[in-house]
Amino acid sequence: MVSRAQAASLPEAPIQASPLTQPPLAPAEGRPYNPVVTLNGWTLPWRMKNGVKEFHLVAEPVVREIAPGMKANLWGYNGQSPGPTIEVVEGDKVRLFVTNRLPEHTSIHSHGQRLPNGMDGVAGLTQPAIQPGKTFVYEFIAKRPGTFMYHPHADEMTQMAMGMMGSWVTHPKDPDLYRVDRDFVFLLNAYDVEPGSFTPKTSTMLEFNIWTFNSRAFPGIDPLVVRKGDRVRIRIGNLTMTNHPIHLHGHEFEVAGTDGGWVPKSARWPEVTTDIAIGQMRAIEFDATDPGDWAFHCHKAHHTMNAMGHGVPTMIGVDQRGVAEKIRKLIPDYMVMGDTGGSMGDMEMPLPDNTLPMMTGQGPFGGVEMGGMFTMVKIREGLARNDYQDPGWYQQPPGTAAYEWTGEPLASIRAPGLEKMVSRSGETVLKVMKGASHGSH
Ligand SMILES: [Cu+2]
Repeated sequence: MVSRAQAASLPEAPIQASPLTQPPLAPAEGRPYNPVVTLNGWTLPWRMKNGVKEFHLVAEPVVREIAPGMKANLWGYNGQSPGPTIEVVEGDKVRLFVTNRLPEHTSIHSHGQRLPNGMDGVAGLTQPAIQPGKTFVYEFIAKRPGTFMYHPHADEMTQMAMGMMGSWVTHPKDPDLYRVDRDFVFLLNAYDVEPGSFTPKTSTMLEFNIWTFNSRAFPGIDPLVVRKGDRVRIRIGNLTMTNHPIHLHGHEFEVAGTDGGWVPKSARWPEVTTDIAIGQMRAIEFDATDPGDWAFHCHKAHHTMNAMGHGVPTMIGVDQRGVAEKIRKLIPDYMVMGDTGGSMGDMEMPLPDNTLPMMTGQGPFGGVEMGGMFTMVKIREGLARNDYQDPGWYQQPPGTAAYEWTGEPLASIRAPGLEKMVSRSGETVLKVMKGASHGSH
């Protein structure tokens, strides 16, 4: 089979220049299905050749915009990292051409799929590695519907740390099985890019500083735009080195799919946060009942920060004014890190070029104080079926928003010594805080 494929001409290997979410790619031929929307990504077009769906991935160095203001030198496929999503239908015969334009060998492992052992893509174990300049062909039948990933199984630590991965969706034969109105997919990934530099450190095991959905950090991540009343699915795969509890606001969802496939309706369980372990995939589903801009993010606070947010000392309760003035004589750019818990999002800090501030998202009411693995599910009434354009900020109906209370404060809130706390002498603050813990309840 392989030799026949090699004798044929190579299919096109389209390139994507934009890091923005591309519209779903409706199947022009083959069996019908409801295409997915890849968050800040795209779907790879294919050609049909004698009843076989042919795709062409090109492994190559790419420049990926992580968010406006920061680009990274990554490795990916067909112009982007992650690579394009591959969509097929259960039972499809698939032929995947993989051309290696990297400076080292690679392979493609189809994570989670049932396939012949020799198509599993583990360099050294199931095939020789694909050397630079060479093209390999993978052929198998997409047996099991579900959510999958692809990534190299060759020099994995380096190649995954450089962004080599992509999503794979096998749609069910019956397009009405578990039908939804909007079906999103993305990967969790992470990079260690020293502030001011462009290329990830590839030996990092724990200290990643750029936490991303599909190689984008907030505010560079597009919102997931949804029409009120829609049944929504979000498929998420984790190819980082840690787990991510992914949390949706305002709606409970059910875990509808795992690595092993679809969860039967009767066995699905409700959650508002689902932990996605390393190497796992989850599909969550919910009814978009309530309009709004609903936060959707990893619940590890350090994963909603960008570079420069890590290793910052805790300065709460420490009066640094005198110290800062002295240091500033030596280091003109020295800044004070919030001694009242302060908003790091608003801090003006001179950043090296090509570096994202720790938390930069701006909402309609001020700084969102998050970066990294954060975006919003934007639910609106009356959107067109295929409209994924950012609708702007949600207009909250009058009388439905939190508001400031302007009556008389309780005496116990004023005392004891709130004034002393803002007197800002280190010693005084310590004394007052001890006192306050006795007297304020
Ligand atoms: Cu996380």
